[in-house]
Amino acid sequence: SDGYDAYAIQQKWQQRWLEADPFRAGGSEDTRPRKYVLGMFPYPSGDLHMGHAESYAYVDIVARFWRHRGYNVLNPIGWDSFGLPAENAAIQRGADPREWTYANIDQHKKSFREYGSSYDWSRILHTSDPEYYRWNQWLFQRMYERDLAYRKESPVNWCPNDQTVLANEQVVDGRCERCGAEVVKKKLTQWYFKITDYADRLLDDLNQLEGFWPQKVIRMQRNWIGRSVGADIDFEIEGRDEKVTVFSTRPDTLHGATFMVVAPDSDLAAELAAGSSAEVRARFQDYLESVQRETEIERQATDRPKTGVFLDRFAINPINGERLPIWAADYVLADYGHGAVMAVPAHDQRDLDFARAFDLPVKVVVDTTAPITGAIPVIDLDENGDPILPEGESLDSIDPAKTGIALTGEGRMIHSGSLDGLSKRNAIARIIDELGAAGTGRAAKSYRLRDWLISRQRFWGTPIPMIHTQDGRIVPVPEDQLPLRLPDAAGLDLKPKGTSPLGGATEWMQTTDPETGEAALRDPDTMDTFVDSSWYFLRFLAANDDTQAFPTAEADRWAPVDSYIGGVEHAILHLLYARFITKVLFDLGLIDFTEPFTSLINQGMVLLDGSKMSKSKGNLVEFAASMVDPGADAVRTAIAFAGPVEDDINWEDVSTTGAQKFLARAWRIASDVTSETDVVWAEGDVALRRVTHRLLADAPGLIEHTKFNVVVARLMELVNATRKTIDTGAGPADPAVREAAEATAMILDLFAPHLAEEMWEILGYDGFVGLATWRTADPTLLVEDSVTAVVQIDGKMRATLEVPARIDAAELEALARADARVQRSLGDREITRAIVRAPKVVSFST
Ligand code: ANZ
Repeated sequence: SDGYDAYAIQQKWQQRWLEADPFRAGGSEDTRPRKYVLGMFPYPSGDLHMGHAESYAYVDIVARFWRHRGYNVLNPIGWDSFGLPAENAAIQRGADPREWTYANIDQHKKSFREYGSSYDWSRILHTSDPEYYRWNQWLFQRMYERDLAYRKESPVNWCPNDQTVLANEQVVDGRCERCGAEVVKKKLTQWYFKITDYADRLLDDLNQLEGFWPQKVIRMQRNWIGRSVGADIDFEIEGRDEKVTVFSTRPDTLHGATFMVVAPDSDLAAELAAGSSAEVRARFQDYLESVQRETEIERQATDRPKTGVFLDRFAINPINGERLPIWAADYVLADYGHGAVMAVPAHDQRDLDFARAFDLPVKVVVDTTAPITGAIPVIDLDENGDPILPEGESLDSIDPAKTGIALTGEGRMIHSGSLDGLSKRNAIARIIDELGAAGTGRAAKSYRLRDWLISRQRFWGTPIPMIHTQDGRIVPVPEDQLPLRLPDAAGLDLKPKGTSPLGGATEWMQTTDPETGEAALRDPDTMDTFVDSSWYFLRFLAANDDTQAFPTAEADRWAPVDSYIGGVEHAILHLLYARFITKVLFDLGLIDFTEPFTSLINQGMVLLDGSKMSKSKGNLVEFAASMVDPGADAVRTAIAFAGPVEDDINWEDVSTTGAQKFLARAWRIASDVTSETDVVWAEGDVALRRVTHRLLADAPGLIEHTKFNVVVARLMELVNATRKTIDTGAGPADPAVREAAEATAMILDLFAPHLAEEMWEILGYDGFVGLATWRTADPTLLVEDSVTAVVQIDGKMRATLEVPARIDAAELEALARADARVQRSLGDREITRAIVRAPKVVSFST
């Protein structure tokens, strides 16, 4: 409007940026302090959408901000370009995943240019390039050398739709994270990364991230790793040489164990059943088959009736020699702890449900009605310390065998021999000592975290660099043969069929045993693409180096990433794996830090009609079209203004029209300025100068705390104040108007960089505003307006106070009460009433 042609401005500056490449990070000779700003790299399925628009707008705000603050900023971009969606799309279209992927990447690159993102374009990477994935293979082999990559046969998560295994992290509520199909279990031999070796460090190092990562993500990671502290206890088994070890978080309740339960799908259960009668064996077999038909969702549900079979075998309680019947039941999981539990029905709800279903004894060993200092009993106590029970009920009503409610609260040990009278904590310590002395138990920890299953039965990923020899050895592909490239997709059957399509690449599969020279086979599986993304932030430090994954000197200089920005959907998966691989690289001596991302910003989702925008829902707002109208600057500004970064944005509430109008107003101000670049600032309109300088002073803190929407609002305020001075105040020649216009261009660069450059040029400057240094605020202009408040006592004025004009009543009253003159006049009289009219009057009565 009125000559502001957003699209022409956008194209003009994109051309200039393309020619001058101004946002390249400085090299090793650059002495400025550094910031590494990174957006989670995109997956090239289709064009960018409004979710990307949001995330990458935030990335660019942060990157541009630090440049203005005098930092050497690294802000690279790459593509997470291996993976299932490309492969599935290619299968559907009968196309080559490679072609489909790279066509999408080209479209993305174009879109990012149109968006005005200030990337260092010299460092682009695509994880599906052999130049990239050869370093995945290198990493795999380093892990293999350290026994951190290994193969095992185990029940794995299988997506029947995608026909591939999944890592635990890729199973969400029992379903495939990608396609939503219900996941089933299948026994397979697969490659794993031993992330469990790092469980303690992954957990403990989260403490370093407190305050820098969203609390929610830290909590989700803690829960995912799920460390439980307790004891391992060994039980003799009648008729078996080997003992059975159970993990318990409540070893203090060992005297209350009345049976043992093993996971039906464990080797242990099969072995115990095998040693039993034919009848038991048959019943166990039936039960096992029914359990194997259950989905994970069914199995983990807590509200379903308990099922199980008695194995007619017995364990001996190491503390008192009691015989405990052994059952197999599906509520015990094969892959947690040792796949076996000592059941203490009085104090564990699952065990109690089971005991009541099968009529097994319940023995209370913790008196939860006995008060313990500082502990909260499950039963409320009256002032005499007696339990408060519902009308007409006796202490019997807390008998779990009758109520069906396990006593899980604190209390004092009873019926527990040497433990009697102790609190839970002391009893745990004592029993661990006693078991330790007898050699039948020890302190132990258990984790929910499982090793990371990394093999995939799909084509579009990094080939696993291992060779299977004829005599059954598995050896690494010699380093000088890396990268081990994917074969051509042409002629291969990519359709999901449960085994890797690479197995059908007959020629590719043939290789030789590097030791004997005899014929051997390649590994047909490819790596989980989360391997690719676990270290890519380091590859940007030498994206074009074909001699090493990344140079340590560059990692020392740039990493860890200062600001990492992306969606909360990666709260566990990607972020956990990246943290793990970072620690492995640290242990390899290749980097000097142990956490990859110093601070993390999670943006909310972009919604339309309250649901996530997506192609499948047909509610996409087209990215490419919006770059023409309303244009990149308006989209970015509207997004930044839409609300707090971490909140979801409903696209219907995002006003690109409002943003357009605001940007046009800002442009007009630059065009209206009539003073020259060398005006004397200090001579301008003080009221306007205050607005300008307060924003210059406040914006850095606001940006660092990701309050982008507040900064946009304050910019609007500044533009309005400037307009007022031009139209009805000192006029367009006033130096304060130029000063305000320049500050507007500088700060607007974070949100609307094309317009900001245009304004800068109109204002008479040559270089890019994107590289200009932030102007420091004049402290004398930051002092708040103050007023004189009067304090009266019984109608007489006793004191005056200089107070900020915005003071509230409570603050003003407190200041008045504390004033020395007021106190002197009061003497020993008491104030009985105070009437406060902020900011002017306080009136005390005595
Ligand atoms: C005896 C006991 C008594 C237990 C009591 C709890 C309360 P978290 O906190 O999740 O680590 N457990 C051990 N291995 C199991 C498995 N493979 N499948 C299912 N349950 C298993 O839970 C640890 C507790 O879960 C352990 O402590 C064990 O039951 C059970 F009053 O041992 B407890």
